[in-house]
Amino acid sequence: MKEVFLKACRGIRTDYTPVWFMRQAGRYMPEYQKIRQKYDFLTMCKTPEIAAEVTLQPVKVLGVDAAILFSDILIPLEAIGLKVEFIEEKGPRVSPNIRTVADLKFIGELNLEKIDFVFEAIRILIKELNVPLIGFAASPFTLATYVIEGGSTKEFLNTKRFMFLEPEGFHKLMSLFTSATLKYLNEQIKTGVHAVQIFDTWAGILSPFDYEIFVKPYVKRLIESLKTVPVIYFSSNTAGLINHLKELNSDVLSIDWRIDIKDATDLLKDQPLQGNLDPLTLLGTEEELFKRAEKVLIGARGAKSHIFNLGHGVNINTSVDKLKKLVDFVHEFKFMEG
Ligand code: 1CP
Repeated sequence: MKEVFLKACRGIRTDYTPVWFMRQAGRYMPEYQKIRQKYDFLTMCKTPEIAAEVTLQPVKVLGVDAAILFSDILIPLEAIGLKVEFIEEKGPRVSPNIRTVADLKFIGELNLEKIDFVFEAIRILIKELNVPLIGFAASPFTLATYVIEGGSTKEFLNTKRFMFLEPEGFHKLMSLFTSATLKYLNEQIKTGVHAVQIFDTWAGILSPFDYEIFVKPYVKRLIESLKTVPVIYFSSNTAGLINHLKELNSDVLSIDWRIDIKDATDLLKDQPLQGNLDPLTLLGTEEELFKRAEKVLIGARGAKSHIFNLGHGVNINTSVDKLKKLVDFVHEFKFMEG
């Protein structure tokens, strides 16, 4: 198996910079579209052979250094007794919504048997892959936003109302989700994933004060409890939380483009970094794209180690050919000595 990604996760500088992309499997890819025309998204997630095939597509087409399991952060919600749907054009719907302490009764113990399709997909992939497989889960907070809001939102009004009206209840919810997420990720690790990424997509909606109270202790507990494989912590819009991110002790921190990666390396000494190209640079010219990719590679030179990635998922309008050229560019990039 190709080790370069795992070496970088462990803080070892590698001969070339490993690269993979969040949402590297998805609708920008014709091979994905072909399957997606026949099945809805949840069916794809719940059919291990399809999930495995779609996971493999970007590895074959792009030549990336790691695969990420094809699934969704909301999948484990079904295993704690909630209902998850994906409505075409509209996105996810979760029910019932948990908005008060009284609603916590809807949350049961995580039943792994209900989501055995996830582990079956991992078992298939471990046999077929020649690069490491990344497992994942949402952070307890990001998961909570979907359960409280019932889907995607811009304002997070219900989340913050719960947080500030019933802080103790909110802590209870975070505690329940931390235990469930730990159990879910440990089962992925036991089944064979080589690294895990915690997606904290919405952490950036909080003030540093509230991140410290309501999110940080739970993420820290998760990271400390996941010992055997590298843990990548992803968040976005969180440059203002950098002093807290530093103290999470994740093996790798994934950062977005709103911070210069050079500044991040200065602020986060001895921290392996992942990131941080703006995904929409892929919609522009190759000249502008490579200029910015080079800036990321050179900027990350001072980091303990670096895994090249976007600051968020691949956009649906991305050209596969350009993304492949970006992979080659990263792999072939020669740093000037000194
Ligand atoms: O084909 C389709 O219509 C489905 C589109 C799609 C895909 C391809 C969704 C719906 N999820 C996914 C896959 C997915 N989601 C992966 C697979 C692996 C890969 O990266 O290739 C992963 C890791 C996720 C994680 C995920 N789901 C996150 C965290 C990462 C991020 O993008 O911030 C979030 C927030 C979700 C929720 C979600 N899933 C899908 C939608 C439309 C949404 C809502 C997003 C929102 O609230 O804005």
